Amino acid sequence: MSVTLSPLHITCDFDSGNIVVRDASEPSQVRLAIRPDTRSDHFQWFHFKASGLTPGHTHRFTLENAGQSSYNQAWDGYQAVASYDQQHWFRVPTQFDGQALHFQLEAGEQQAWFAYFEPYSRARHNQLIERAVSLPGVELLATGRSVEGRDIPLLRAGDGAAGKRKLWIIAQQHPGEHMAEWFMEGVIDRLQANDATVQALLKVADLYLIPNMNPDGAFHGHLRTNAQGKDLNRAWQDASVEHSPEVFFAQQQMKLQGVDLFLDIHGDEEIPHVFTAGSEGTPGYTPRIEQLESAFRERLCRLTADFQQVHGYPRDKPGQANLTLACNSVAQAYGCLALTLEMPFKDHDDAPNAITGWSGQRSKALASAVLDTLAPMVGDLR
Ligand code: GEM
Ligand code: ZN
Repeated sequence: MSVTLSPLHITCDFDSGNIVVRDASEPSQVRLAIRPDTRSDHFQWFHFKASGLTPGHTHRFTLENAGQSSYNQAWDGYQAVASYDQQHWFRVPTQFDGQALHFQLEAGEQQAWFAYFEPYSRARHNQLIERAVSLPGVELLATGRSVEGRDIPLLRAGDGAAGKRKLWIIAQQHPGEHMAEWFMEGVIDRLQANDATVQALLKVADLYLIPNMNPDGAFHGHLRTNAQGKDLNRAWQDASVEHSPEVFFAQQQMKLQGVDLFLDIHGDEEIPHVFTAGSEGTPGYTPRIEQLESAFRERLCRLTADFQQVHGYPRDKPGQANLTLACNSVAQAYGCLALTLEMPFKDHDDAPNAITGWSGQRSKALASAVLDTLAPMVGDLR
């Protein structure tokens, strides 16, 4: 029996949408491509909606330029995510043939969303900020402005009293790394829970939080850059109001407030594990910082199966750090513990989840474990 399938309609005309339709005339086999970041060659993030799906039928989607993407080694072992309601996201069967990425969905509904990772929307960001500032002890300390004029809220949890440790967490400098803002939602949820650990932490420390460093890039469905085509995690030596106002703002506020700990939250395309990278290549790296770094890692490892210390980036040689990176730049400027925290786009293979892979929920749970890790260390951070 042959069925005539209705034509598919593919759209990405929404927050963090990114896709180019090459040929959608054959509903069983849709040919697509990923659009590069504005003023940049980077691309990897994709996010689109397909409507006109035939329930029970398997629709196949091909990203024909995946082989030329920024991290084209990252597609092996990768599975795309899909959702029928933009709430529940699940992995779909995916193959990379060296050139193109193919994934398929046996449709359960007439429309579905597909993405590189569970998206964190700007609408959810706005609700998150609103909820955060309604919590006792949390305030909107300052608001930066992106290249295109989007708000960049800086929240402070705690009263800013003299002598307190200043713990900074910033996220999503790389706009395609949506797990980073999921992580920040986990921080805020935990502040809202206001349990004994949070209370003890906030007695001696204030948290300075920038949940989204790159709202323009996120909105436009970029992988790595802001609206000027600038990779913000390469802008920490020469930040300017014109090209990287997002970093300029963060640096200005750090100078005003001081920094005793810096966490920069990211996602890694290739490595299927959660891990941290430190500032060991900076001239100011000391045995004290090294000790704090191991203490952080070991504690976090003990607290959750969603962290490990075996896999990660090769360590920088002494003096070889790239100081344009946030982690290195802040470590050097403030002599503090500074870490880049990386979560996978794929899964944390030490504790895999076949249905979701790494997810927004797991990013949030990790954030909670990070706060539990920091609480007993805070006294040592200055
Ligand atoms: C990174 S972060 C790189 C940190 N590396 C070291 N060695 N300290 C980047 O900015 O490229 C990865 C990412 O984007 O998540
Ligand atoms: Zn990143």
